[in-house]
Amino acid sequence: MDSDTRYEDKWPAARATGPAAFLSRRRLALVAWLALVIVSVGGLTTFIMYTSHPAAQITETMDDVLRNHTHPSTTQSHVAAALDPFGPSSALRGGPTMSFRENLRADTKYITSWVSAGWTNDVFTYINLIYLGIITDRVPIIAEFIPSHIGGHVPPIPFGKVFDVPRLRNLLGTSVLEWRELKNPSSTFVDDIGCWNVWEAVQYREAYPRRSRSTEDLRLDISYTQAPTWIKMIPNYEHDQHVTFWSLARLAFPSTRADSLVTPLPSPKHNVSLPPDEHLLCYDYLYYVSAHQPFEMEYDYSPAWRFVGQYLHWTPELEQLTNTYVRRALGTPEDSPIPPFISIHVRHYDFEAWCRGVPIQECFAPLPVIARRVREVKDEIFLRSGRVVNHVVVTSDEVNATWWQEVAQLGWFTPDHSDTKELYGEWYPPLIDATIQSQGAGFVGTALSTMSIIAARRVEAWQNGPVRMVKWGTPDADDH
Ligand SMILES: Nc1nc2c(ncn2[C@@H]2O[C@H](COP(=O)(O)OP(=O)(O)O)[C@@H](O)[C@H]2O)c(=O)[nH]1
Ligand SMILES: [Mg+2]
Repeated sequence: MDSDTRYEDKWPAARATGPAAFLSRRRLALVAWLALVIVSVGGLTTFIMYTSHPAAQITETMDDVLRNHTHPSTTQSHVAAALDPFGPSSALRGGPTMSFRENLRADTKYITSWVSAGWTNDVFTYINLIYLGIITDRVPIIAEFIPSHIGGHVPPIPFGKVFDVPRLRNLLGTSVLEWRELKNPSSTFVDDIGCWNVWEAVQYREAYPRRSRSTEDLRLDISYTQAPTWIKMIPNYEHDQHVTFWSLARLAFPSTRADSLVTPLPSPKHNVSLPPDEHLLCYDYLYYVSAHQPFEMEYDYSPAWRFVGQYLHWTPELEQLTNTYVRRALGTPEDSPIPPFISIHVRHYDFEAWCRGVPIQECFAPLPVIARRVREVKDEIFLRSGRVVNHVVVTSDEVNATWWQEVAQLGWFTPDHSDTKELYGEWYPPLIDATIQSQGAGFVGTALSTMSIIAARRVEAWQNGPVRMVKWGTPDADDH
């Protein structure tokens, strides 16, 4: 278990930049988008001939540009800029460089951070980073996902292989970049940089900045400056480690920054002491960030979800791959539409650690308890839309074959992951399962799982579907 995949490890969030500012930015984005599309209609026509799926074109174009980063053809650059006006060409000097500094534009400010927990926790962290970028007027730069629960032997996966970054930045109307677009992933050059150490200002167990393998992968040698303790949301409270978005945002501006400077910790490799970088602002860890109260991603007002999370869609490739799994699970032919289904996420495995002596048969919710929630969701879908949804697709980290047989006996369907790892790699069972969860006409999840919490938000936002969370921990935990 990751040091931070603990119970208190749930959800994050933010504060709004103001609906007017946000709306006008989106309107601006739309105008810029339309103008560029009209100007480059010739280039686009040629490009569209490549593939029949419009969304896929964007991702493929960006991948092409990345692959050919040193000498992108003029046509490629124009097409990329037209399809993706907030893409790398608008916010960086060029293709990825050996030292990231060569690629930063003098007229642009940036923000970054690292991840170090389970995959969904890390999704929350990147959502927080992007939201902090919005409120500080800085371009967020996203690193890769690291394989915490997948296994140390598995390589990290780029954020943009999972989420549709061009679509995100166009929906946001602002740049969001990936580290692979900034610094050449094969570069061995170690960049020195000064960053804020948030971790030591908010918790009292670990006397060092939050550790993350991302910084190794990115070849960064970091000199940390401890953030002031007033950033902590609940002063001196050892059982929580949240900060607010705006306390961190203050450190991004000159006067609070100047007032908060203390002697930095020398960097581990080059032994250099640097104040927090003003061009590429960085914080060690942004999981525990909220607008107003700890773990607020599941609350309706969560600004991180409302202003960023809901716009973070899967890549078209991942969606298409997931559709093949759902079709196979339900026995739907290739050429037929997938019938609506209720999706379920049953989170077990390391959650056993929180059963604290209660045997797992009594701690985790049994299938009849989950089935009661499924009925509620089914009834609510019918009440809302008159639709009768009979199909149920179950995803879980459970490894016990008997449990899966009991799932099948209920008439519920499951994706067949028997060869997913061999075919697509170890990241893909959870990626496909998370995509399935988000596609439900309604959703039943496991209380306290970030994977369930974000699935519930996606089903509400993307499918307009009802959701329920099954409580667990004791035999009667979900009685209601
Ligand atoms: N394939 C698959 N993996 C899962 C499922 N549920 C949990 N996992 C794995 O366990 C990890 C749980 O960590 P995280 O994503 O942070 O969510 P949380 O711990 O439930 O809050 C996931 O990232 C997956 O690697 C599931 O339904 N399917
Ligand atoms: Mg987790």
